[in-house]
Amino acid sequence: MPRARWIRTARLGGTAAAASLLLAGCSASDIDNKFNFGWPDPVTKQAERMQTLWHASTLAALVVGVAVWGLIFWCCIRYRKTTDDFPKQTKFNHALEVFYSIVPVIIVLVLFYFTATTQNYVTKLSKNPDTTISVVAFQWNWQFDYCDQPYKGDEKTRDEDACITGEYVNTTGTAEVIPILVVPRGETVRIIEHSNDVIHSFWVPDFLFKRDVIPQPIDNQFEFTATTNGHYVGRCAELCGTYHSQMNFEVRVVDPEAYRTYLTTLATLGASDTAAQQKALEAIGESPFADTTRPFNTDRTTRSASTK
Ligand SMILES: [Cu+2]
Repeated sequence: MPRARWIRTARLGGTAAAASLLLAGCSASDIDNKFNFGWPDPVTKQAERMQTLWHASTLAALVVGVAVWGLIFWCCIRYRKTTDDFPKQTKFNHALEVFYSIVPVIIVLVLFYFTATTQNYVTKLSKNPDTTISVVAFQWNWQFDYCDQPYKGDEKTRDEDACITGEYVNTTGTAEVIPILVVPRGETVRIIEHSNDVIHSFWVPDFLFKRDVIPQPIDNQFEFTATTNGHYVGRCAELCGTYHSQMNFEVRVVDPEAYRTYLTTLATLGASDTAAQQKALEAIGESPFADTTRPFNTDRTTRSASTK
């Protein structure tokens, strides 16, 4: 190929690559962002395992992709038409056929193994979690019941005496106040889900995890161990009706001591309203209102033409 044509082709390729990045909404900082390939930084032990699987799978896919693209382009260039002679016809390369049959099977088996072991780790329930929180989803908000005692999966058999505060404490979100789920860092937290109406889904993007909240008699359960203090948005991820998109909450990962102070303060206040939630948060030096999401105006008659 003449030099001028090479330069033209290289320029075209560069422009196409830049355009792809721009059109995909990628910035230099995105690419630089620890090569997460679109995922947020994980903040639980379980999420870290899932991220490792994601990285390894994506890298494996890229290696295979580059090899396939390389072979395609190499063939296009190496075997392009240069004469009018009919090209040499080949068939039956048994070694190659065995190779490209066995290698994909090995790749699938390896991916399957690591996917299964990671899934087992993420969904594993321990015998004695450090704390248990019941998450109640309803149209269109959340309630969090705190107890340090795992219960047997039945609301009626829950041993309230075993709760750290001596009684059940809970917080419930309202249309005006975002509910906040407070959890201790470094401890195993068991979440037991309940729904009072339709199917919802508990989703915290920074946990890289979501789990459907299904009406009785199914109480889905899962566990996580948070690794990083912080505020993380939570959402309902299952279309559940008119205000589904506004069914948000916030997770606060705090020190274990602060978590226990939070529960004790809630119990002392003897109330489960949003004012008690705010006072208990202030008691542990946390801001009283959510800052990762905000309440929405549910009064549709007040909407202006511009917001419809
Ligand atoms: Cu929903």
